[in-house]
Amino acid sequence: MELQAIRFEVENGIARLTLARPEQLNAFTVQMHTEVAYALDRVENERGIRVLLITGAGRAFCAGQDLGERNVDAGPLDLGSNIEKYYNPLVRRLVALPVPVVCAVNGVAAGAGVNLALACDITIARKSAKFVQAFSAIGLVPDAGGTWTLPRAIGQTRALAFVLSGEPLSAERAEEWGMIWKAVDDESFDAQVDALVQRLGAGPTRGLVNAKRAIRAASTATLEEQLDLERDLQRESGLTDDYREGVTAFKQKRAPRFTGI
Ligand code: LHQ
Repeated sequence: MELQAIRFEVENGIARLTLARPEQLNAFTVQMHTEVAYALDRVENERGIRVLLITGAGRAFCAGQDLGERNVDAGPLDLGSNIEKYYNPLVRRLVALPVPVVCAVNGVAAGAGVNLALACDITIARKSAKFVQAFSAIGLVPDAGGTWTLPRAIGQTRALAFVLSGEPLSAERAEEWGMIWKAVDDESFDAQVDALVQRLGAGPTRGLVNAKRAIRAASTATLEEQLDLERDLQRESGLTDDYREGVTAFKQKRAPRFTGI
């Protein structure tokens, strides 16, 4: 597929997906959704891919839905069908992806762009980046899973005020509130993101993915269900080559060489 709205590169087990419509602050069009879906197909199907990095080109991460695509003068629009077709599958696929997903928020994230970042496993932002739940400014509700992730991450009080006020949230405050993992200095951002994806890309992929599955399951599970799930996932993880390699390397006092198998 010839890519126009994103860039997608795979190297040494690391897949890098860059939203690439910088003039529109990487806002989502149908074309971008189609290309992202193609990239996710590859991540799901290429066995050598062991981590996915999502970031944005230029000064922004993602401004959410491209409002230029919405002709509000042409009669009523069914936004629900757009969400059903594009945003909901995107979020479902990201959380279920069989590799860890890192989101590098390189600049402003707005609307669905914020909630896309929150659907990733590890979200790291430049200190100069900010988050805007822009929906309230145009009469909409947060989508792309935002109403589910936000209260869980930052609590109902902050989620309500963040969404209803539309006030921008700094990356540092987002870290303080537990909405993202880390806000890092702009100068060291690229190096820190790179170190993280290199580490995850060389990690015990199946164990990491099982850990992600367990943690993601916890918010809707009972302790009993979670204990059962941990047992099952540990059983599966214990059968991987990487578990054997991890224990062997520990005993031999050397760095492990994981293969993701
Ligand atoms: C854009 C956009 C944009 C097009 C900036 N589209 N061009 C899902 C499904 C169905 C329907 C509806 O919604 C959804 C989910 C959603 O995501 S709804 C929310 C959509 N997003 C927004 O409402 C955010 C709109 N943008 C902004 O509030 C600001 O641009 C932010 C806060 C992101 C950045 O502000 P600034 O840094 O001051 O930049 P700017 O406003 O000057 O924008 C720069 C350019 O980017 C500008 O174009 P221009 O040709 O004038 O340079 C904007 O028009 C364009 N742009 N967001 N979403």
